[in-house]
Amino acid sequence: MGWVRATVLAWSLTGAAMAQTAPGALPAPTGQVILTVRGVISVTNGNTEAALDRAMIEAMGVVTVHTGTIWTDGTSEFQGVELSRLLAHLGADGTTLRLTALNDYAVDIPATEAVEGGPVLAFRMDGKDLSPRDKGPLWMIYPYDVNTAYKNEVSYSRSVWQLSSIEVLD
Ligand SMILES: Nc1nc2c(c(=O)[nH]1)N[C@H]1C(S)=C(S)[C@@H](COP(=O)(O)O)O[C@H]1N2
Ligand SMILES: [Mo]
Repeated sequence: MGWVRATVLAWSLTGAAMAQTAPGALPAPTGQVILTVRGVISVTNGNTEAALDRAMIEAMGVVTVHTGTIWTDGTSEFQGVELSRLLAHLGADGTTLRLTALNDYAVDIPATEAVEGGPVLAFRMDGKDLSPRDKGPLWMIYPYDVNTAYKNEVSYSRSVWQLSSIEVLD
């Protein structure tokens, strides 16, 4: 009797663990969705898209970048998740990324931009969460002062604030 119960329990635990780690599965968001990723991704929590809340994004690994921007004064400390890290978590496999903001600003960038030491989806600046009125909740910044190759109009045009969705295109 005890054995049967223990075995059934073990099976259901195994089932639960498998449901969470199965390829292609992402837990459903419990907080407000601040970023939706769709297109050529293999890890989703909807039919074809990944709806992400802040906690899910943070869980992918937070980095800190010290840099100035052309929109802010002096040097700031930004915290967020690298675009490359986020895309890797979602099994993204495309050539172009279409970034869209809350104000419908949109820009296509080559997927090769998503590298370590590259753009960061920042949610915190100088210890304070970015609100939509100060370019949040997600602002794609580059480490402009760390890699000065990012100090140009092309990178500035890709520095989307109030970023709300990413479409991964073939
Ligand atoms: N959400 C959002 N991000 C944006 C834009 C925008 O209109 N909306 N403009 C982009 C472009 S084309 C550039 S060059 C810079 C413009 O910054 P500026 O308006 O301060 O000159 O921000 C980029 N990020
Ligand atoms: Mo621009």
